[in-house]
Parts: sequence; structure tokens; C-alpha cells
Amino acid sequence: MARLTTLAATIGVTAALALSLTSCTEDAPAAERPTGPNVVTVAAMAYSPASVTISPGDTVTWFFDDTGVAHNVIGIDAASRLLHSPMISSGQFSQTFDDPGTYPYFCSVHPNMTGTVIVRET
Ligand SMILES: [Cu+2]
Repeated sequence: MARLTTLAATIGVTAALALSLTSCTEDAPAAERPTGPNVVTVAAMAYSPASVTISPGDTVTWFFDDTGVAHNVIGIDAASRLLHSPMISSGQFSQTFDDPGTYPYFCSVHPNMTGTVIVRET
């Protein structure tokens, strides 16, 4: 009897999953998260991952997806010369890093949102 109940539950979950997959709405397509290894998602009041390590010449892309809350990417100290994105609630911002070093940044309206780009030595 217990086995039957488990089986029924499994079928129920599978059916629910199939239903949710087919009921995706087609209107107002959400922006697709860019693919690639150096993408930082800006959501839930945080940068994720908060730290990315890249090689010189690599580009980091921030994908803004925080349900309408606008954020930016502003470099701290020396990094401020390189990192200054617009304040946006959707879309993306990319920056190429040519020089090895550590580039800390934050969101100027939510200073507890912080992240770091580390450009390794060649
Ligand atoms: Cu913010």
C-alpha cells in the first residue's frame, strides 16, 4: 500500500511538472540570461556569483534580472575608472578586463551589494 502511494505521488509530481512546462506564456518574453562562463546575475539584491576569476582580455557580462529593481555596477577605488554601468532593471552590461588585478565593485544605491572581478596573471 505504501509503495502504491509513493507511485501515485511520483505520477502526480511528473504530471504537474509537465503541465508547468507546457503552460509557459509566450507573451512578454523575458530576457534570456546570456550563456558563457563569465556571466554575473544581478538578482535578489545580490551579484551571483559574487566573485569571478578571468584571464586578461576576458569580458564579464552582468545580467540584470531583479524583478524591476534597478541596480548598477560601480567600481571601487582604482576599479572606478573601468566599471561604471548605467542604473538598469533589465538587460545587461559587459566590460572587458585587460590588466591583471582585483576589481571590487558595488551597487551605488545598495552599498551592501558587492562583488569582485579577479583578473589572473598570465
Ligand atoms: Cu542595487
